[in-house]
Amino acid sequence: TNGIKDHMSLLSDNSDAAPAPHKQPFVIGVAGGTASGKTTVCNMIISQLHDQRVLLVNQDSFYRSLSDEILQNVHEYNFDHPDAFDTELLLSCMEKIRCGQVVNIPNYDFKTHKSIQTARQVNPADIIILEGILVLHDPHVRALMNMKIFVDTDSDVRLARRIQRDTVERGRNIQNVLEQYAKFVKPSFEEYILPSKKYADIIIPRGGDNDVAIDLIVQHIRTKHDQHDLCKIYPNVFVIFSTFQI
Ligand code: UZR
Ligand code: MG
Repeated sequence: TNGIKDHMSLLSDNSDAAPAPHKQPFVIGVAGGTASGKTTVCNMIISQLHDQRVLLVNQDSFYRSLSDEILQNVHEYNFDHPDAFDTELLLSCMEKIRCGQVVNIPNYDFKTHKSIQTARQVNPADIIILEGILVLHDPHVRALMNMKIFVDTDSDVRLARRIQRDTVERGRNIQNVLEQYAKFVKPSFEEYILPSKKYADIIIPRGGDNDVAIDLIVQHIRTKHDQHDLCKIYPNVFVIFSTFQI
């Protein structure tokens, strides 16, 4: 009997695909320039995956809080630079989420440019979408992703949308929006965001207007996620089968 027990434990312990205590989520990164339609693309993916637990994490939540000194000259601050984000914190949150832990995600206030005390507590999910202008920039962040998407929308369309959004929704004046665009948004797009396109598995032209691309992406997520599950169920079935033989 000992021999059989050893054999059994070997079967269950030795398998790479042994069932983990939690199900590893499928992680999708969605990058692209400002106002490219990233949020729209994410919302379309989420609404088509209504039967799954999907968690949307925004890179914006990880903007560093600005000190009062920097706030005095906030127009000199580059919010489109990779250093504007606390990537260490983003990484540690994402690692925990991947392990199925309950995590506190910071809340960033665009008006005060500070992290708000009340963080958002998120529960484990089957699919995690990480969205933001620079989510494909950092190699460690990229390494967490099972699928990388770049939303590719013409710059004039993006600028028009950005003006609309910042003046109507964020109460800014058009002069400031254009100055900031020329000084920081456009140069950083060219230096950091656009070069990260080469890491994408999928490039979506025209953002949220591209229904076909969204359909294909959702189909792929379903296929991959189901395969993921089968791999984990299989070793169980195998162990049960050998128990029967005993
Ligand atoms: P999306 N941003 C602000 O306007 N204020 C902040 O406090 C923090 C960020 C802007 C940022 C960037 N740039 O272009 C944009 N500026 O948010 C990214 N200036 O957000 O991907 O939704 O466009
Ligand atoms: Mg957005």
